[in-house]
Parts: sequence; C-alpha cells; structure tokens
Amino acid sequence: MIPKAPVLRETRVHVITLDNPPVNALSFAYCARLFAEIEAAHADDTVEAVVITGANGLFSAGADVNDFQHEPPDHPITIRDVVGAIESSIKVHVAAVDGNCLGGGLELALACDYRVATPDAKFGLPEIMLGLLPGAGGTQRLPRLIGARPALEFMLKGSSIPAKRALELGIVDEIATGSVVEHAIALTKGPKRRVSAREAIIAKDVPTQAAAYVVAQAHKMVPPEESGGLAAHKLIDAVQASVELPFPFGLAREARLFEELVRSEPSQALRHLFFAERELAKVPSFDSAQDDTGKAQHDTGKAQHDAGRIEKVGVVGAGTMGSGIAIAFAQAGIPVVVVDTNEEAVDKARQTVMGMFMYRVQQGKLTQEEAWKRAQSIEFTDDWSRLADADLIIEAVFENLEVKRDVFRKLDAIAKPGAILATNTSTLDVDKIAEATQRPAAVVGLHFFVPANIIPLLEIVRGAKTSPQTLATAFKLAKQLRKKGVLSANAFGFIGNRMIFDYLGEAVALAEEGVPPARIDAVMKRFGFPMGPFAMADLSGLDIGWQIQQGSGATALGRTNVLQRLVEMKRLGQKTMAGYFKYDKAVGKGREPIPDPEVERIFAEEAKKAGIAPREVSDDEIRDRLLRALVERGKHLLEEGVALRPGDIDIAYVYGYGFPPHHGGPMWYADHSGMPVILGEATEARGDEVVAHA
Ligand code: 3H9
Repeated sequence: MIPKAPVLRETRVHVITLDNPPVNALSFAYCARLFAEIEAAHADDTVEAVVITGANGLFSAGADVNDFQHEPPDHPITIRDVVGAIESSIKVHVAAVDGNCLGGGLELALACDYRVATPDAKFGLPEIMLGLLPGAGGTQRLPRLIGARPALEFMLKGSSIPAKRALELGIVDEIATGSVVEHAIALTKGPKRRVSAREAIIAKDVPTQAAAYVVAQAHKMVPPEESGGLAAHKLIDAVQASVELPFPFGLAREARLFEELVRSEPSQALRHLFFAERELAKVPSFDSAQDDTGKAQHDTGKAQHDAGRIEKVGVVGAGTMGSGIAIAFAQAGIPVVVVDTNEEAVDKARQTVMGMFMYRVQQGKLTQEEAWKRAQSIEFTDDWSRLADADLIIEAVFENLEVKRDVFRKLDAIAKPGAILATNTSTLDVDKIAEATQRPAAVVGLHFFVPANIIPLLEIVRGAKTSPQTLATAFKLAKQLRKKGVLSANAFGFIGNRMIFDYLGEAVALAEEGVPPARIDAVMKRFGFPMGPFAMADLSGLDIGWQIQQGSGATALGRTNVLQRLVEMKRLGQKTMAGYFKYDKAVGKGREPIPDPEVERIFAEEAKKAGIAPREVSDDEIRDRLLRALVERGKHLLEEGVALRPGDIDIAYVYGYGFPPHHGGPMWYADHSGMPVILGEATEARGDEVVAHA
C-alpha cells in the first residue's frame, strides 16, 4: 500500500494520493475534492509539478458506478473536470501507478504527461463490460498514444493487462524497480508532454491508411448493436472521431456517446449484473436454513464468519465432471487428488487434463512449463487414504442417493477433522447425503456445471445443518476459482436446473402446438442465447431429462409422450447423433443441430393423441412464453426462499445458462420489459396452465 505523501517542498512536487476506500472510485463527491486539491496545487507557486498516486493498494477502479444509477446532481464535478484541469495546467503531472488502474482511473493517468508503474500494476478500460465506453477522454487519448488499432482492441476487450504489456504498448513510460512515487518525482523533471497534442496514429507502419479501415475491421469483431454490441459500435464511432476530428471535437463526440450509453438498456442491465455479482457472498444470516414449516429460510441476522483455508482438495470420481473440477482447481493453483478405482476412467481423465492444458499452451495462455506444472498438480490414485489430508473433498460420482451416501460415509471416516465434504449433486437432497456423516455442519453442495473448468457458475447449496463457516469457505473458494458462487437452499434442482426444467417444458409445449423445434431455437438465439432450448436438451442428453422426470415426478417435459418416445428410439441427443435434432459428423463436427422432419412428425402425432390442436404462434409469443417460464419459476424460488435475491437468479442464468447479459438476466428482464403484461397475454393465448410445478 502506498502511504499518503505530503507536498515534498524540497523537490517542489505535490503528491496527490487518491484515497477513497475501498477502490478509490472517482465519485462526483470525491472528484470535487480532487479537483480542489489539483487547482490548489496549480495555484501554488511553490509547486512545480504534481505526482498522482493511489492508496488502498490500487491507483483507482475508475468512475463510481453508483453515480450512473440515478440522475446526476446539477453540474457535478466529474473525472472530466479533473482530467481537464491536469491537461490545461502548464505544470508537469506524473501518474505513479500501483495495483489496478482502471476505467476513469486510467483516463486520469492518460491525461498526465508521464506514467510510471510498479511491476504488479494492472491497466484496463473495462467500461465495455458495463455497456459503456471510456468517457473521460480515453477514446481520444489512447489512439494518440498507442495507435488507433491497438487502442480499439484494448477497449473492445476490456480486460486488464499487466504493467509489462502496458510498457510494450506504450501506455506506461517506465516500470519502477524501487518506490514508484520516488520514480515519478524524478520524471517530473521532463518537459510538458500532452497526449492530446499528438495526432492519432492510424497504423504505425502505414501512415496513410484510412481510419475507415480500422473501423471496418473492428466492425467484424463485434456483434450487431441489437445483439449486445451497442457499446462496441459506439466505441468504434468514438475512435473514428479520434482519427478524423480535432481533439476537442473528438472529446465532445465521446461525451455524447457516453451519455447515450449510460441511459441505454444494455448498460443498465450490465450494471445491474455488476452489482448483483458483488452481492452474491453477502448472506444476511447464516443462522438457520429452515423454519418449522420446512420452508427454506435465509434470515436476517448479521453474523460474520471466517472462511477456512483450502490448500489441498480431493475429488472422488474421474468422470467428465470430476476431471473438469480437478482442472478448475489446478488452474487456481490448488493441488488436487482424484480418487477413482476404474482404470479406464482414470486413463481418460489423464488425457483430458493433459489435452486441456496443452490447448491452453496452443492458445498462448500458458507456457509449456506452466502447463506441465499444473497438470502435475493433479494426482490420480485408487487409494482413498490419499484424501486424508485434504481440506475439502468433492464427490462427483453417479447421481444416485445411495451411491452418494456410501461415498460420504467412507469420506467421513477418512477425512481429517474440520475438512469440508461437498457433493456435486444436481438434483438430490443434500441433507440426506449429509445425514450419512457425523459432520453435517461441514457438508455443503457445490454444484459445478459441465465443463466444470469453463462454466463460471457454482451453485453453493446450503443444507439444513451446513455451518456458517462452511458456507463462508465455499464463497471464498468460488472467488479463488473465479466462479460466481450463487447460494441456493436445498431444494429439487436448486435454482438453475429447477428453472431450466420449466423452460424446456415450455419449449416442448410449443412444439406440441405445432411449432418446429428449429424455429423455437432460432427465436431464442435471436434473443441472444448461444443455443436454443432443444439444442441445449440434446447437448445434456435426453435420457438425463427423462431420468430426472421419472425420479422426481417434479416436472413433466410437456403434455405428451414425445420425450419418452425419443428416448425409447435411442435418440438421446448429440451423443447418439440424434435427439430433437439430428447430427452429422460432416456438419459442424457433429455438433450442429440439423432439423429433423421425423421429430416434427412425432410431435404432431403425439399432440393429436393428447388432443392438442396445432395453432399459429408468433415469434414474440415463443420468446415471451419461454422467458415467462423462467421468470415464473424464479418468482416461486424467491417466495420459497430457495434463491436469496432476484440478482442471484440473474447471475446464475447469465453465467451458467447463457442468458444474454445485455438483457440483465431473467428477473431483471421481466422487470424492465413490461413482462407482466406479456405474461397476461401469453396465458390468455395458451388458455391453460403451462408451467409444471413441483
Ligand atoms: C468508468 O470509469 C467511466 C469513465 O470512463 C467515464 C466517466 C465519465 N464503482 O469487486 P470487488 C466496489 S466506469 C463503484 O468486490 P475486488 C464494489 O461494488 C468504471 N464501486 O473487489 C465492492 O463494493 P462492496 C470502470 C466499485 O478486489 C467493492 O468496491 N471501472 C467500483 O475483487 C470491492 O469490489 C470498472 O469497471 C466502481 N468502479 O476487485 C472497474 N469498483 O464492498 C470495476 C469496485 O460494497 N471494478 N467497487 O460490495 C472492478 O473491476 C473490481 O472491483 C476491482 C477490485 C478489480 C477494482
């Protein structure tokens, strides 16, 4: 952490320390103070130069996103004013950066004459992830500093880069080996050097190349505006302005585009997700899981609990899920022991692990050496006693209650005292599994999603006796794994799958009314899902849906026997090259759904038997009914206390099920799209109850 530094009279440098915990956000209120301090330094004849640095372990996380959530006060002082004051001063300004330097924080640094960073500093303009663009001069200064093309790429990606890369790109001038503030003070001796005074670099090697080229290239990289690419398109506009217009006009264009985006629905949706994500681990109380009616509860005390340390993990089962979980831990630098007695499964898992890390090497994300090291941190064995010193053991065995209870009995005897035992069940009762042990307080559900090393959702399932500390550890673990940990009470299907059953059920209901599955899928893809409901069902396997339906009786996928017939025909989905669609190895490596008239015929036949008449259904009705199925179930889950907050459901759907983030998740979408009216219309149109209830 950089200590606050006073004005250094002997060097005549005024050091300003951004200090607005926790992340030095540049709120309107904080900018007013900062602006006053900068103006005072400019007015002070004894001050020759200014160094700006940050407290709290970072430079700044940028503008305070809370300020965008409501109408701004009259004439607020913003980062733009601070940046303007720095720019117009004749005194030299140097940014001394340690830790994160993001968004408006980086824009502030770009307005300085020089930038110096510690080796650990990180730079990013992540505004695009909030559906915004850098609005305090970033789109105009960065192209002038490093070139329009790299600047555009950097802003379109929105991810952070380390200091070394920032140096290569030309974002920072030097890396400090000692004190970054001392280094910055030394740099104040250099001449005044405004970035805004430069011409934007269109392409370093082809100076005559037109801006249009850069822009045209960028257009190919981003989705259409209506599919969530709104901010990207406006960003391209702004960068175009940086190469075509004089600096002040470019700034004005940027400001206008920024204000349009702040008010846009996609940005509101993405900001909702930003805050919802930060709420996830805030569990009001950890005191009781169920009330006396058996209804799940998350009551409202304010208990704080310390998370335990997870330094070694055990995984039982080397199948697809087990190996994915092992890779996820290895990627997070946590050693894993995977226990499985089936040699064939272990061989396959070893290959999967190696293949996965080699793929990361090919992508340039890992060096050969790193990949090797990570692969080595996963040990495969058939010896259960190797689990004895693990801090957490996760079972990923066959989805059967008795099988899982047996595993837990065995684990309870082997695991050290204090170790957490987690089940990866997706549908079974966590309490019944916990009962098999002497340590139900240390039992929790950790529901990973296939592929476990990629899908960023982790449902954390709280059993009736799960202790607060176990939950706190689970949330910390989710963060270590870079996953969004969403709390669910112990209920059938938890949050995500419970909702998806209704969604798939509604898709089947539509097909029973004569809508071809391919059309239903196309409508949902247009809405922004990466795949439609039928392709999704084919991917997870129709037998799985059928088993769940048989086992629980909780939800029926449609009102006919179509699913049963397809399963009997061994049309189990992608794995058998036929399900609701057919697949062909020559088409999209066997993963591309191909509409199959045979399935449409089966739907028509079964619908006739069930007395369901075909009807005309519009695309809007398809979309609204499917979304309604999600939202209705989401409402129930909130009422039943299975989910804690609407935002938790939204995060689960965006990060686990591909719900388009620019629509904010199902619950946010329902609130912002006039869904209640739509719901009424949809119910009338159907004329019957469509949502299957548990
Ligand atoms: C911008 O700059 C626009 C300008 O271009 C133009 C202006 C005209 N604002 O994530 P954490 C809070 S747009 C408000 O858990 P970490 C966060 O809500 C901005 N609050 O910590 C949480 O609060 P709480 C562009 C913010 O260590 C607490 O800080 N910048 C902001 O895992 C801790 O956060 C970004 O998009 C903010 N900007 O990660 C950066 N940032 O404790 C967004 C954080 O009440 N921020 N908070 O729940 C981040 O990426 C991460 O927070 C960061 C720290 C990496 C900084």
